[in-house]
Amino acid sequence: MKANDATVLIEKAISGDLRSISRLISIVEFPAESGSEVVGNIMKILMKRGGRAHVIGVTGSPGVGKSTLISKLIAMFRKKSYRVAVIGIDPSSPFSLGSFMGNRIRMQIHTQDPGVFIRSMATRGVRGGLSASTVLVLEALDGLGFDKIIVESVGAGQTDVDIINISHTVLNVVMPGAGDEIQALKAGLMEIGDIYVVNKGDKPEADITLKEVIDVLNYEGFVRESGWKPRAIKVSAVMGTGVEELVGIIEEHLDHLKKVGFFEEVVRRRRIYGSSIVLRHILENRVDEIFRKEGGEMLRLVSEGEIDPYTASIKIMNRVLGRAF
Ligand SMILES: Nc1nc2c(ncn2[C@@H]2O[C@H](COP(=O)(O)OP(=O)(O)OP(=O)(O)O)[C@@H](O)[C@H]2O)c(=O)[nH]1
Ligand SMILES: [Mg+2]
Repeated sequence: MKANDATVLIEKAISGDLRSISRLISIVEFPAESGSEVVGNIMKILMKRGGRAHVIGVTGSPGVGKSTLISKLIAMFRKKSYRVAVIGIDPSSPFSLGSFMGNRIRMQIHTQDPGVFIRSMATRGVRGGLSASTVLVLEALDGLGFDKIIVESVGAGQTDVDIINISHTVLNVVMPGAGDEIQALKAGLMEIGDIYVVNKGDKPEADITLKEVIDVLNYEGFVRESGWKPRAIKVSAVMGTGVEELVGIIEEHLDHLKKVGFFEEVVRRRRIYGSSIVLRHILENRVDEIFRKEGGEMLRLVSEGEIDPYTASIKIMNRVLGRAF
């Protein structure tokens, strides 16, 4: 792509043209295919403009109702005239096809709205967490001027850690009867929410679950680094009940971050953390490539005791670093 074409595309995307946004996001989503110069030029402009979007991470076990809830959040945010982008992270496994389709279907009603951009990414990072693509797409959407960027991820291990590190506000969604989650929360394993959302509030057991979550939060006295005390709320994403109140708490959390000066700090940390994700991703891909091409011979030598694993690894690293990226 010529520099001039990129400039025109960026201008159109910034003006809000969804097709241009979609094209631009596809370019940064696949940096290896697009070329580092093209991606670098686009990101240089967008990163300078960015740092203003409110990033909301939505995490929780499969099927708790994240996508249904996000669809309702989009509607509420649109009422306030915010421009909203959603990134759906789908673990790249054959089992996740249902989730991938579910995410799409449940947010479909917004696809005609020019103030809403939704991108599902069937990618996963090398450590099981976020991928380089997710990091770049997030920064690009921020630079394009979206007010709210919602990241949906199936809560699990490294992905959860990544979500905390890139989000201003983390919604941890649980559903009634989620005994394991409550235990995890008690054990300090699930201390990752700014707002705990008990979804499926239309079910009778929801009140008990909400009470359990509140009890744990009070008992443990969790306080986030910004000084925010995590809150809990019951909603029904399907019925739409409690969602307006939830949006109120989300905005309260944003106000809090801005008041204590933590909003910019999250952006700063996100960009540094994101860089480490991208670096690892590039390195790991390159290591894999070298390993596939030349690893066989090296592994044969190791297996026969001709060289040791450390020396073999250093040799591979030298090959990895021998090429300009
Ligand atoms: N009763 C009830 N069902 C709900 C509610 N919210 C979502 N569901 C249902 O729960 C199922 C899963 O909803 P999704 O929104 O796809 O859940 P998800 O967490 O995005 O699922 P994954 O992306 O696969 O992890 C669907 O059948 C929804 O209709 C709710 O508030 N009440
Ligand atoms: Mg979903």
